[in-house]
Amino acid sequence: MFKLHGFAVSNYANMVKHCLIEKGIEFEQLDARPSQEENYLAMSPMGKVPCLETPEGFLSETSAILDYLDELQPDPPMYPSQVFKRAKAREIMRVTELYIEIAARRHLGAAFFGRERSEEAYAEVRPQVEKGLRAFAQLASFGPYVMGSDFGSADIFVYHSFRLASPVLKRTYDWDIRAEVPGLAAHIAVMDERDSTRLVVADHEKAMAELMAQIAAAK
Ligand SMILES: N[C@@H](CCC(=O)N[C@@H](CS)C(=O)NCC(=O)O)C(=O)O
Repeated sequence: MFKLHGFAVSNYANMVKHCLIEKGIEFEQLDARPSQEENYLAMSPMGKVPCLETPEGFLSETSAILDYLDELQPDPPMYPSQVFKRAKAREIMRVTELYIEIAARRHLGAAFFGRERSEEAYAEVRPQVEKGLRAFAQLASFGPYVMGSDFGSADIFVYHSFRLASPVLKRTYDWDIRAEVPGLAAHIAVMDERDSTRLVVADHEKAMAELMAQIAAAK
């Protein structure tokens, strides 16, 4: 039995969970938070969430986990069968991660968790995300899925990346990045309707509400 170490606030943990559900792979969810404790680093060497406990050992880094799950259980496939198209799916996942999600994440603490805003980040992030969105729009097909007519890991990755980046950037700059990419809002609406998405999002919203209540109570 696979064990997913993480928590439902984490958009990366939610990507892995979404993939496990889509593939119909049984798993157990174990609560884990990012940690630099030795015992957690033994499972997830950067101390990040998520990590997946497999019968052969621990795996971290979401895209590596998504690739592993697809190779382990190819049905239903999560990547295009053609090699070049498969690489294009990974390309858009990387662009989304590096130039949209990670850039926006610099404002996460200030946008949601009451931390002070970094003026340096305020000046730097928006132009970075603008470039990321331009690249993303160039690569996406929305037919209705990110890579065309077939659902896959790219859709999962993009969905949960924008679920973090969009509200963070809306709160920070009053900027709706979903409106910047033609076709993206309709794609997200298609994703919202999937049973797997509903399950993951319901847990995410509950966990987020609990966390926000804890933060408010601690003030
Ligand atoms: N590159 C990692 C990123 C995972 C990540 O950033 N997870 C967050 C929680 S959503 C985390 O563990 N943050 C704590 C940290 O960065 O030290 C992956 O693909 O899994």
